Amino acid sequence: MRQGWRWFGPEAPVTLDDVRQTGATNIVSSLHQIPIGRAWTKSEVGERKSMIENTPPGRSSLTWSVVESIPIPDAVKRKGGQAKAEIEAWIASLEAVAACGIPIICYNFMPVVDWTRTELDYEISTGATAMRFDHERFAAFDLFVLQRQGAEKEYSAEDRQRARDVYEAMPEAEIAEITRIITSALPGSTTEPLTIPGFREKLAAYAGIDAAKLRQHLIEFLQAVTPAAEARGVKLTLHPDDPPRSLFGLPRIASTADDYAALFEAVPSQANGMCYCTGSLGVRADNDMPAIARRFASRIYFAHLRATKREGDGRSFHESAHLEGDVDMVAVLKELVAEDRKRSPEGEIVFRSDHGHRMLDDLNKTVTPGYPAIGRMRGLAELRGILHALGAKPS
Ligand code: DNO
Ligand code: MN
Repeated sequence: MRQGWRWFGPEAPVTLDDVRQTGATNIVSSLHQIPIGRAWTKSEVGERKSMIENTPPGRSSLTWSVVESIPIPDAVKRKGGQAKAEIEAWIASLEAVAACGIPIICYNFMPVVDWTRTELDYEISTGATAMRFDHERFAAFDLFVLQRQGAEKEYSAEDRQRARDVYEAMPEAEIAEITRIITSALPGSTTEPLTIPGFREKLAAYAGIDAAKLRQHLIEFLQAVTPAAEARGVKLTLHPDDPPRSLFGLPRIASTADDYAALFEAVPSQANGMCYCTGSLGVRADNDMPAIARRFASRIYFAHLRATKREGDGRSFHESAHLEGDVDMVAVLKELVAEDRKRSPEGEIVFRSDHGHRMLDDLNKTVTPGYPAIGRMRGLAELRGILHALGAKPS
């Protein structure tokens, strides 16, 4: 297993020299500065790769092994008029990545909103802060801030009442804050920031697109891009929906094992792989994470490891410490290690500690939400401990 670290580029508060100190060896990054849909060039990718891989004398080296993500434009998900041209641009980006020798690309297929939370700094009992998704606050935003058309029908009378109570008790500043969090596109998101009217417009553009249609669009996308990936030895890994269920009445189709099975069946190419994210899929009690790792082992090229703790009836959750959530991380790592051993003695699967608590000195600093250095390093260190105990020396 190769130890990865998500690095947000030269402007990020956590630098490459910081990453070296964590013990991570593989960089997960993207050209975040390029607008969604514009094809990447080989020289742009190559320049970033040199920045990552040119090692100062006497320091340990880093390898850029995963691109997370090449964003997929909305037109592809909706199969709008520009879809064909957008897919061609996506393939051009893939080719630029492949030409620079980067073997893994992560992407997702969530419409309109990427990963979604209602709180960024939810204080947990240790005094650190975690990201949280609160179902009632989310419903309050959906019903009373966004005032989404048709939303009432999707909530029970009891849920609507709870959401109203929550909304009415929220001070203005909190309403502004939750609006900012939901519309701003969290770090690494592959969707655009939204305004409330723009949000409504984007939702309206999805009228008539149900899960079956969205799945069909993803299959068509994969049929178009996997030959290019296969020819260049690149693996594509689909990141799951976060949280793994429909939001804002939009379809989501990478939320369960059956969702992934349908995609692998439709597009059997080995380039069609999975980004196995325990924090996203693990929110659902009916996703058995070790079983999913076993079932799709041969298609897991990249793993995001973190845990969540479900609250109340399970619709709300917060991000727990990496080994303290609802996911059995030891069982998960046993599965991944077994697969990794089959593939290569040096280890091939790249994993990163996905997200981390904001803790210690990071509480006094500006941090990238979800991606502070210390909390992520705590997660990585704990995961590394499991790997050592399993006799799988991480590289
Ligand atoms: C969520 C995180 C996200 C993720 C993006 C992918 O689980 O890993 O930052 O990387 O949603 O698009
Ligand atoms: Mn993830």
